[in-house]
Amino acid sequence: SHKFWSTQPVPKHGETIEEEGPIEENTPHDQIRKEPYTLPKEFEWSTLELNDESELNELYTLLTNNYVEDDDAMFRFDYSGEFLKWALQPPGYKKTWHVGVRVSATKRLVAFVSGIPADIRIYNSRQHLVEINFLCVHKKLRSKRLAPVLIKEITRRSHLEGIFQAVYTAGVVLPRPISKARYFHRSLNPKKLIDTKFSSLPSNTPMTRHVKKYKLPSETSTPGIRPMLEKDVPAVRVLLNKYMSKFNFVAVFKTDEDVKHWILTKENVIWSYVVENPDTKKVTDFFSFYYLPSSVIGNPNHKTVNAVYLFYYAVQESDEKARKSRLQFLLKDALILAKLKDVDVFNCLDILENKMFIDELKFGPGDGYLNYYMYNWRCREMGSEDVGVVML
Ligand code: YNC
Ligand code: MG
Repeated sequence: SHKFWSTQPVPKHGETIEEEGPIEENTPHDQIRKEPYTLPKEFEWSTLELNDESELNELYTLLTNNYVEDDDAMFRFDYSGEFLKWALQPPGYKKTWHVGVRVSATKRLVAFVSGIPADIRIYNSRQHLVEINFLCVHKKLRSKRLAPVLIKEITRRSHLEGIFQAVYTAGVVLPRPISKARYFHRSLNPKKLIDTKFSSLPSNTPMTRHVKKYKLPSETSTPGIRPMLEKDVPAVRVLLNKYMSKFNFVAVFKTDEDVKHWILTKENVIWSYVVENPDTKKVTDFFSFYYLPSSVIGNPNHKTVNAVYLFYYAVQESDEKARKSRLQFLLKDALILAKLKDVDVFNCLDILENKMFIDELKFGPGDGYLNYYMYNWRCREMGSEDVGVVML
């Protein structure tokens, strides 16, 4: 099977990996195809200008109606326009990597794929590459082999910029995952989550007991915790890169500009907090979470589930046992802060050191998994606890 993926530079299922490195050599610049790939005749390529409010809104509408759903088609991600600008316009972004497909006759946007520049470390190899996300084909145009054309086109546009490796995540299993992570969910508004069938009431449990189980204090408890400010950027960058050295597959934050873009609070997109030691005034920890609601499909009472997802964090504590208890305190405060913003559910994957607090803070496993991939890079698989890349 895999008519498309079997032609691509990715390891095959079952292949044993001896040596780490690229699968195919870089194409010399003069041998890279100059023309865009051919689309079926009723469609045309259209690079999106996300600074244009109306084009941003076209992308928002395409994704809001056609992007990722859960297996039972009850919820669909509802990334806001502001979120999409944040996700797609980091420092050094390339407009040519915001690839749209329109119906030629009507100019209606019907498909999209994006790339952004990123720096990662996989095992001991540091790479500047492209992160692929938001691949979407309109529901009416599914199973027509448009996705492979989009993937080949974003690959061509990456090659033109001298980039020959990519990182991406997907719920589906393709050749061939580096790692597989599981989603965990912590109820903040248990009643609404049950009303929307996001979760179900455990058998023999009255609603009152269920609600009580997830009740949280109304104030945070970590001394010195406060919203992250611009002045914290250099300290957070050092703290984060240092913490990331524990893992085998991580994002590298090269400049303060990267941290400023990716970590500083943008209301209703991402929130970040630091802990400043009250005596030394040094920042010892930070955490962040991003806001990604899901539309509830066909529910008369509820339109959206307000969800946040744990993003990057770091703790200075080097002793493992002390770090575990520190993380439990910090993430409990994260839950409280999210609850104060009227968030219904706090989500995370079992990557980073998240297993240190998942059970204790009453996160429960979900149905969803997330597979991590690299394009044109062969390497050993790893457990989710070795992964430190959080994708949006
Ligand atoms: C997927 N998610 O296996 P084979 S994640 C990659 N990622 O190929 P058709 C996918 N490939 O098996 P449809 C994929 N889903 O025959 C399917 N495929 O070799 C493969 N969903 O194409 C599939 N967004 O056009 C098969 O399928 C081939 O019409 C079939 O379109 C697929 O953003 C899709 O889940 C996903 O909008 C666009 O179902 C559509 O079904 C859809 O007939 C809802 O395609 C939204 C959704 C995906 C979210 C994501 C990461 C994408 C990574 C793409 C790969 C990047 C490679 C690196 C490129 C740069 C390289 C450099 C340098
Ligand atoms: Mg298709």
